[in-house]
Amino acid sequence: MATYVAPIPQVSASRAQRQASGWTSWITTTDHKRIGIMYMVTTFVFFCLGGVEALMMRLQLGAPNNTLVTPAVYNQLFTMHGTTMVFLFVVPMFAGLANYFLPLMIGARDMAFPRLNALSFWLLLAGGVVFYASIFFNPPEAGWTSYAPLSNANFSPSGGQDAWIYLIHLTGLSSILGAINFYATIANMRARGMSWGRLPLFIWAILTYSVLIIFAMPVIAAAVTLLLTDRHFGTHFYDPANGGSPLLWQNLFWFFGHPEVYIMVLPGFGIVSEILPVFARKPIFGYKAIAAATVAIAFLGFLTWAHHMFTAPIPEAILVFVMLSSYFIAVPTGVKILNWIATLWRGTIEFKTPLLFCAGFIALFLIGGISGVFLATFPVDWQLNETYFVVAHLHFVLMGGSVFTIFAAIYYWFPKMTGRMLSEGLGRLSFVLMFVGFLTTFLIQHVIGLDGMPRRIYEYDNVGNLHLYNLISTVGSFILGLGVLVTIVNVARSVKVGVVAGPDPWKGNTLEWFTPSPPPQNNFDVIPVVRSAEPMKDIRREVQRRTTGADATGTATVPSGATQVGV
Ligand code: HEM
Ligand SMILES: [Cu+2]
Repeated sequence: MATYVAPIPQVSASRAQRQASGWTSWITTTDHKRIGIMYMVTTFVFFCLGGVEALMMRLQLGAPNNTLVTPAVYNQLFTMHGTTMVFLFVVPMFAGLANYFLPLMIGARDMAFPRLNALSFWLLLAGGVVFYASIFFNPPEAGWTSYAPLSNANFSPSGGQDAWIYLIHLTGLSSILGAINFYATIANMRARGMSWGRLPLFIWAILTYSVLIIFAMPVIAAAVTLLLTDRHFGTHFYDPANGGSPLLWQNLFWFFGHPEVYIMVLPGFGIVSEILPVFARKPIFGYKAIAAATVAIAFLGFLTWAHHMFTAPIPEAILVFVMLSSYFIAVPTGVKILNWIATLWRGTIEFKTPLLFCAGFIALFLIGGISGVFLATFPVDWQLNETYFVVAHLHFVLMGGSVFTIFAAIYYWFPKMTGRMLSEGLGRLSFVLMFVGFLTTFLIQHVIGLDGMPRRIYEYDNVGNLHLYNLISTVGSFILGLGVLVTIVNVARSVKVGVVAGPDPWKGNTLEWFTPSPPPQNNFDVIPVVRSAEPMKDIRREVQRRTTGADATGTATVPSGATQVGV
């Protein structure tokens, strides 16, 4: 039993420094860590572009009958913004995090298919470049959902709509190849002793994310291919005048689109399930329930797509089924929220920035989930569909569910990736600005929606309190933007001058903390044998036992000179 502990590798730090440098070594790399970093940097740039588009829209909406942008430009802004956030930020950002941390957390030296992995990144970048090239001719205007007939050749003659289609093809292929790679890596390359029941919950989430991508992405790829042939080769798949059906697009889009929501939030759930136990200094409450709930959410997610189509001509019996199955998803989601709260309950809580972002996430996602139950009730949706209530809901879910967990991950894992800590002070400031800014921007939009303001509209008359409410929302969005900026400053600063982190600054539970920060090219000189779902706790306990001769609680630091300790 005492033989499983491996020495903390000493040589690796110097080997890390010997890694090839220079830009050619980056573009030719197949190292999952470098690919992960390229993913994260690229997607963060897209996040900033999407954010600028959002702020331009909020500026336009800050005053009634404003003329800052034209109606066409407003259409382009929300189309670019929604598309960018979904396809070029959230989904690939999780792929980037998984790229960097999946092999480390399961004790592997790289992904199963390193070259395919590099290809996934370059396809993503190509998709983003093709899409953004459209700003030089005419960006798409049909929204991120590209509904028929808005997206057909009559309404959207510009090449921008085609750029949107190519973006879906390229990023979709990137995601599918990435997902196959994640799946193969998890299935085959786990450290000795890491049974399915000891898989870190982030890895369970990435496994589920991958399966969702493999089932959902090909459907949207097919749907946009039909759109392409409709636009250019005279087919009529979505054209009712010639026997086609706009409903076909809606069904295909949302068969992908609803699972896509889980593709965008489940990895975040996984991140939270990793971070909470570390900062509450307690094991996760209900490991099996969380893993099972992850899989259940993914499965149920394929039954509910028509809740995005409640106003379409669909038989009421089906609407009832969709409504009930949508409610049902609240059960596994509630299980997770209860488990997270139970994990924090009576923990020795350290209020560090990663935990703050996780707590913010729980609060925001809960609100988004509750407004989701409202919208899943189809008579309510008939009233609220296409109003700002939906805009509020989707941002609580996506921004609360994805962005806050991504920021938690940045603060938690930055020390591992760079060897330096982010500033806590700036981290807290960033969190407070983002949280307050978020609530100021989006809480009021529920009211704006109930007052009847439609979404995707570039202007409004000053009736009731619409001006005031919209102004509040606009001010909030700039506070939020400022919060993001503070994190950018924090990252830029800490890369150079941050406090040196050491291998395991948080006393983490999972194997990425076993190796130096940043990890050497081969990740581990020796891969430890895993004995529980919290291998680092076992290793610390073992080190302590050998150093002091006493069995401790597992909270000791693994000295980086563990080799000399004779472990
Ligand atoms: C900086 C924070 C953000 C602000 C201020 C913001 C603002 C907006 C605005 C003003 C709209 C257009 C509403 C309309 O006219 O109907 C919009 C739409 C949208 N946003 Fe955001 N947003 C933010 C972040 C995000 C994030 C992080 C995501 C996704 C992860 C996201 C996803 C979307 C989607 C999918 C739409 C719908 C686009 C469409 O109607 O086609 N947004 N957002
Ligand atoms: Cu949905």
